Amino acid sequence: MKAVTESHAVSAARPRSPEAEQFLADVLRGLRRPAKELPCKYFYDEAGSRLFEQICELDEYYLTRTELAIMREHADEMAALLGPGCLLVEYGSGSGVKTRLLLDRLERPAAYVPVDVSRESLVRSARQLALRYPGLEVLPVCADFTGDFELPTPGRPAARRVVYFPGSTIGNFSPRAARRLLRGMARLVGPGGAALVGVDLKKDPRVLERAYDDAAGVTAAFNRNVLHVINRALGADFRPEALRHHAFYNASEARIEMHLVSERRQTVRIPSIGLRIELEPAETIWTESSYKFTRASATGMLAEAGLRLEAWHSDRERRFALALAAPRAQAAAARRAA
Ligand code: SAH
Ligand code: AVI
Repeated sequence: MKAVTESHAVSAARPRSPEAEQFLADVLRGLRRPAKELPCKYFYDEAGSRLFEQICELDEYYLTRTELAIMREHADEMAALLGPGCLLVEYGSGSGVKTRLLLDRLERPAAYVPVDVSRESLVRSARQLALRYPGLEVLPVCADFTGDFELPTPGRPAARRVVYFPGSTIGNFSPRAARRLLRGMARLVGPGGAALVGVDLKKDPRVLERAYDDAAGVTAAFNRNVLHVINRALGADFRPEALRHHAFYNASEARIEMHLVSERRQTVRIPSIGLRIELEPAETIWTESSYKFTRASATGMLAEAGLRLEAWHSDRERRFALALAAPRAQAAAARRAA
């Protein structure tokens, strides 16, 4: 089966931005693979970010309310461990709802730097936070946190850098990519810095599968949204309703997988680049992984990235956890000093 064909070279349209080039390259790479896939960061255009916010309100999606409850219970302790004057850098900040629980308790933070690829939700939440905390310098960065990005310099010098990475967004990365991302985070915070990372924990697969396949179909709409994003950005003619949302727990890999399954044989065209994509009946496009952890697996992942676990906060039912970690050399020095 020839899944992807190109009839001619790229047309002489107006030049694309570097982001649009990257998007095109990622989409082509994913759809050319024998097992088709798409990077999950492309879920989050404005509509996708709003759908994610709706997911967070669903009964089935226990992750957000559990993490919020852990924050409500332990944010005082976390803020005390992070200390005064820190520069808080949030990866994948989204709506910034959880951030407020931390900002309410942090002592005189030097500045808050939300980093997100979703420009609309970044601007919206940065504005809301700036209004809520008039004394706080808010310096939003619209960037892919897996790549290099310039960290803005706050007006006030920071006592230490802290990366806040809630939501179990780390679970959306393969173990290798997660290690690379955490290593980058360890470098960014440097000696004296810290990372506060949310991780969703392994549990009954039925609970996990319900969380990613809700009765109202919001997660299905979120999943299909990536096809709307591709249609709009590349002029493709995906018919999102002709692909079915499928989410299941892959126990051997400890991850939820989300796929879009072709309901029938269909051809998708991207005329601007002369591309045809053939989809067989029941052929899937893998759109997202969401890895689930144990305390041991999360600690191991952090250790492999040079981060040592300093504190672990979970809920009573052990559904979700927040890991506070510090670059290892620093953790060793703190132990020697103690
Ligand atoms: N932290 C929030 C939102 C989680 S949703 C919460 O816990 O509820 C994941 C967020 O990460 C989205 O806002 C999405 O736009 C952003 N995101 C995903 N991949 C990204 C990447 N590679 N670089 C920057 N932001 C990314
Ligand atoms: C952002 N991320 C941690 C969510 C998750 O649970 O993996 C994205 C999501 N996908 C489906 N529902 C929510």
